[in-house]
Amino acid sequence: AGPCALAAVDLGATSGRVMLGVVVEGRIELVPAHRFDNHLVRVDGHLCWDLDALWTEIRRGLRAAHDLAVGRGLGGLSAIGVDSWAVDYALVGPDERDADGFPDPGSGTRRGEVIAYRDHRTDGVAETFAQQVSRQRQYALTGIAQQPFNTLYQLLTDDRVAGLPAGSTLLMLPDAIGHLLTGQRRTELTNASSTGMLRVGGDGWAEELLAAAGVDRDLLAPFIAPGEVLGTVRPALAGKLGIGDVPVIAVGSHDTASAVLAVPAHGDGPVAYISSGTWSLIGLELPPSAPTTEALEAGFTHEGGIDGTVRFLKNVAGMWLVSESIRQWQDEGLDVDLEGLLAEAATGPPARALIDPTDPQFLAPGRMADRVIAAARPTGARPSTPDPVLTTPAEVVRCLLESLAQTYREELATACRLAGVARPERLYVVGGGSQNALLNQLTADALGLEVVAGPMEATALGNLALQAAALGAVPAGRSSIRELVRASVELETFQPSPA
Ligand code: LFR
Repeated sequence: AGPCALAAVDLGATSGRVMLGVVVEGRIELVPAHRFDNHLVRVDGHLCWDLDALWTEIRRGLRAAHDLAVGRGLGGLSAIGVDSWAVDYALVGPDERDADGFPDPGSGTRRGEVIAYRDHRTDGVAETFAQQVSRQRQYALTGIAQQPFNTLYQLLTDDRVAGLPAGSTLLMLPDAIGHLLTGQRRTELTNASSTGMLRVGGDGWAEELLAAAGVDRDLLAPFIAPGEVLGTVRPALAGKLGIGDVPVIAVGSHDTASAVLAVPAHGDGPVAYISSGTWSLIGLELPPSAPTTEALEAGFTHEGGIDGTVRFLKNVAGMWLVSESIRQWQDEGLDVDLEGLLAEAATGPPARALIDPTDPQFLAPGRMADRVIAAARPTGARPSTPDPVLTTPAEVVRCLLESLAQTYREELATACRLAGVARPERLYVVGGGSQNALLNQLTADALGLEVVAGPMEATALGNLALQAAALGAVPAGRSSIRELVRASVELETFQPSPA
């Protein structure tokens, strides 16, 4: 097959991008077509995502990707795939009907904002629902860790749903973008698992939970599996963008599913990874298994992956802790940025205090550095130190990175113990956070394991690779996709320092 050009739309909590992927001779060349900022906005007292702004940037990005492809003599895009963070959704009204009563696919408009998972509306909801369906029962059905922000708990507190007209649909964010692109309403399966309403293994909704939560089945769109074609870009939109009737392919639309697909591992043994970005998702890729009480208590989840795999992982607050702290300092007028702070933290002394990055108190935005300083506990058998232990921004950053590394050590050990697998030979770190050399070294040291860092754009690569496989441009299956990833990127290895 000749070279082909694909576009990945990849939305993250702090930035989005449209990447052109040129697949040629067993490699994917990644070309950034368009990057844009993303952030939480407050609307009517709720933290929301600005989907209209994102949609504008996505269209710009697709046009730019098309132009880049044409500039390379590739004629244009052969496919598009969309991924984003999980759990959040849009409520989309019924499609308009023309004079003859035929629906106009894609014309249904969004009802209200896309409320963000860090909003306070779900406070206490999971606890209340557990009185109706026990935590154990929910976990046995779905295998999903009971995070306050799971779609199920968001829906339980969403008073807009009751007032929706017939024919309205809940679409997970990437599916909502798929609907804007193609007019098709589907629920992509990897992201469906993040709702906390899908049966573990992904063979259908957990009807018992839907009934208990009063979720109307008609609100949910039919499933689509990663690798299937969702539809083609609506003619009117394709015309405006000048991109032709390009197919939109369902990918692992949960960004973590796409990122883990692009872990550059060899072999079939359980792969240990951290998908490192706003969150640090640490865990193992495993065949499906029954959720256990121990895994529930340890806060591990069984998210649906590609090829019927399960991401057995734990959500650890990741670079969010650092970026939110920097936002506070900058708001206070301090002249700090990530690069400078990392350089200072790297040459500074070891942290004198640590926090627990899995503590839910760090979920919400705002005054993060203050919260970290208040929560930090002195390390070692130090006699009571006068509070606060941390004073400078670089000390806070050093504390956060060491806290993450310690948490990775504990959580990976727990994952291996719970899954009954041997300690892995290496840990793969993918995503934006894999560029953080200090964190990689601290992680290698804390775990006493080799850390393989990269690719940074794992999510976009996983998205593109699955499109390429769906088009037959590369062989399907995780091992060939990972071979493709290895052939396409530079990786960096960190060895544990001699103790
Ligand atoms: C990472 C991620 C995590 C999910 C969190 C909230 O971007 O998708 O996997 O737990 O965001 O959706």
